[in-house]
Order: sequence, then C-alpha cells, then structure tokens
Amino acid sequence: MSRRFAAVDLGASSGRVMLADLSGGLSLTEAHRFPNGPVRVAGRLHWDILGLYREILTGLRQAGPVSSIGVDSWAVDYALLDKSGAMLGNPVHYRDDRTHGVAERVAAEVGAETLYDVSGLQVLPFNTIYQLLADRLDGAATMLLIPDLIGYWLTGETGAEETNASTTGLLDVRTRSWAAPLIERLGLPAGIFPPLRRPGDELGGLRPDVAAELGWSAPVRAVGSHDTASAVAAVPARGPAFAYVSCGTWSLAGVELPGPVLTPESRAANFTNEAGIDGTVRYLRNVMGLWLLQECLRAWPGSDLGELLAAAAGERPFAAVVNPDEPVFLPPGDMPARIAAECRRTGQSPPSSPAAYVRCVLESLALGHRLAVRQAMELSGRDVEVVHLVGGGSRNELLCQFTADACGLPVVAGPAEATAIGNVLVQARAAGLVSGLEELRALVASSQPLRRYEPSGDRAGWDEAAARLF
Ligand code: LFR
Repeated sequence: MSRRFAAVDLGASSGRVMLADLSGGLSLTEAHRFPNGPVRVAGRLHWDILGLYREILTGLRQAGPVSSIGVDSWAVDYALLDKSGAMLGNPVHYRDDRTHGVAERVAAEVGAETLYDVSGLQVLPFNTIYQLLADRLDGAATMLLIPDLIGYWLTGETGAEETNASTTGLLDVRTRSWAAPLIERLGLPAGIFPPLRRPGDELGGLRPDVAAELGWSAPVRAVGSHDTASAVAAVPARGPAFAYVSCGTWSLAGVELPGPVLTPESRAANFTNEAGIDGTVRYLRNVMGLWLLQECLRAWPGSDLGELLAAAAGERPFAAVVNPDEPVFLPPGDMPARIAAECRRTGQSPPSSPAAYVRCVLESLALGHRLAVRQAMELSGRDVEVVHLVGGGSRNELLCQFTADACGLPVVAGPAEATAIGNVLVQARAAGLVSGLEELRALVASSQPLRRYEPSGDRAGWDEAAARLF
C-alpha cells in the first residue's frame, strides 16, 4: 500500500490540495492552491462552490494516485439537495446578512439556556441552525455541510461528519447524535439530516466518472472535516497543559477537554463545545482573526504585507486598540473605516497610516487571544503552560510575539498547515500507520518546523490596553 494521502483543505480565503508522504516521518507538499472568497449575486453573498470543486479536481490530478482522500473546510455552511441528489440553489456564505435577528428570535422562542444545554454551541449569527431557519427548505431532501457535499460529489455517498455537524447547533453535545427534539421544536424537517459519520470512516470509492477523469481511484475517508477539528488534532502538544489558537481567517482560541463545559458562566462568555477527534471537546471561542487584516489589505490595493508588517513593528505600541469581536467587523466592506469608527466610538484617535492600522489590528487580535485563552482556563479549570499557535497566522512573527506578550505565556508557532496535517494524519491512522492522538501529535512535533516565542515586553501596557476593551 502506498503511504501517500491527499488532503483537500478549503479555507475562507484560499483552498489547497496537499499531498502527504508518510514513508519516513511526515512530508507535506502542496499539489495545488487556489483563491476562495465570497461572490455577491443579486444582493446575496455566496461561495463559488462549482469553481472550488473544479480546483479540487485539478489538485487531485496534480497530486497523483494516493491511498485515500480527506476533505475539510470551514464550518456551518451547507447545500440543500432535492430527492434526486441535485443541488437546490448555490450555498450561501456565512457572512451573508440573511440571518440578521434570527438568533435572537430563536433564543426568545426556545430559550438560550435550552439551546446551550442541548448543543453546547456558542451563539454566532451564522450557525447552521439560524441559516436553515432563514432559508426556504421546500423541496429539500438532504442538507450537506460543505465537506460532506464535496465527498458526495466525489463518491455519491451522503452523510454528516460529526466534528462539523457539531457546529450546526443541532447536534446533541452529550450523545453526538442529531438533537431530534430540538429539530422538531424548531419545525425543521428531520429527514434532511443525513446519518452521522466519524473521522476515519470510509465514505466510499470515487465515482467512476471522477476516477476516469483523474486516471486513478482511491477511497474518500471522513476526517475532522471541520477545519478547526483537523487543526487542533495536529497541535504539536506534549501533555494536556496547553491552549491553542488556530489562526487563519478566524482565530479559534481555547483548550481541549475530555467533556463539555455547560455552566451558565460558560454560556455567558459564549464559549463553544465543538466536537474534536476521539471524543474530545474543542472548548473555544471565535476571535475575529486575520479577517481584519485581510479586509484592510483589500482596501489598500497594491500594498505589500511584508513591508506593512515590518513598518508595524516600529509603530507606537497601544496607540489604539479595538475589540476584534465587535459584530460590526463581521461583514465584508471597508475595514479601515470601520476600525477608525470603532476607535472614535471608544474615545481613541484612529490610526493614521496603513502601518498603524496593522499594528492596531495585531495588538487587538493578541488581546482577543489573551481573553479567550484566560477565560478558557478559568471556565474549564484547565492548567495551561504553553499556547500553540497553528495555521497561516503562525507565519506572522509579530502576531506570535504579541500573543506571547499579551497572554504572558510562551507561544509555540506552527505548523502553518496544521489543518491539512490533521486531515492526512487521521487518514493515516485509519490505514493503521499511526495510533492515538498522542502519537499523531508527536509525529507533528518531530517532523514540522516550530518556533518558540517567550513572553517579553510591556506587561503593564498589555494590561492597560486590555482594560480599554473588555
Ligand atoms: C474556521 C472556521 C471556524 C468557524 C468559521 C465559520 O475556518 O471553520 O471554526 O466558526 O470558520 O465556519
């Protein structure tokens, strides 16, 4: 059997097909990378799902024959299929505003306590539960989350992988089965929720037409299909005393636990209990993430990120900071203008240059990481000695150092491709090449370049800046 595995990993700003070879250690190469982003059509924000599928096929062709394929992506979004299996409409982007006010309505009807007690999920306006209630479901026979949709197009098999299903708001956090009473109470059609599958389960082989197009065939395997689940699986931690920040378009900051925390304090802090690999719980909160920086760069065509980061390092510390999680930052649009307005609203002078904006964004994000990590420790009682910062954000040295300084804890940065690594290692494990989560993490630690940042700098400055925000 070959020891090559393909990870299809779709992020909100780019997608990639990565090829891993486990013949000796773990080596990872990029077979294909492609941009991803929202497409506004007739006032609605969509994903270009067919374009993404085409790029996935291109990537798999370039990867060549493998032992198996795994697919992960961002969470919560889905396609509806009719009873013939055809897609009804184009999947809508979670940053679309059609769910405006839905979460509040559901909380008033069902009770926020009940919702949290059933699903353990943080309230984000775009959770699948709210999207489904905002959509027209007539004619819908099946709801497939994005990785499950890609898996269906590749194999013809439908199902719902549990780590991603846990972000719908409709999965029972205790039993990890669909929350039938809640689904019924909301008047959602129970039949659209397909059977659940676990990371490592085989979906099936490639459809003959797909295999013919690629010139080879391989089984598709469920992985931690929620990208964050795959990323957390690949955190190169030794022992349980760690927090993580999975940093890309979003920063997902928290700890890994053996079971959920469903206390009133946890709900009030809007912490989520998402399903991890091997029955673990990803106890975390969403921090707005590099989206703030990406949207600033979009507003400054022609700017160079490397130059801006170098200049930001020389800007005055704590000149202005914002709470990165203000809902006003969620939709696409002019980010510098929104940051400036937020600074004014909180009595601070807005940044006066792109480099000053970048400094403001990175310090604000580090403060967001600090609050989430500290609250995760406090609410769960978990001891934390080190923060693992994984994902694309781990390449951003200034952000890594700021996170160490703000948290007052060492940060171990990397791997940048944690998500793809978690994806392939779960496949390799199903093939018998790796055993438990611990061995899997040790393999990441021994094979991937990591950098360590000690907390340094101005403790009092970070405390003062945090006090300005939260
Ligand atoms: C990260 C992520 C987060 C989820 C957000 C929206 O890519 O999957 O975990 O909250 O995207 O789906």
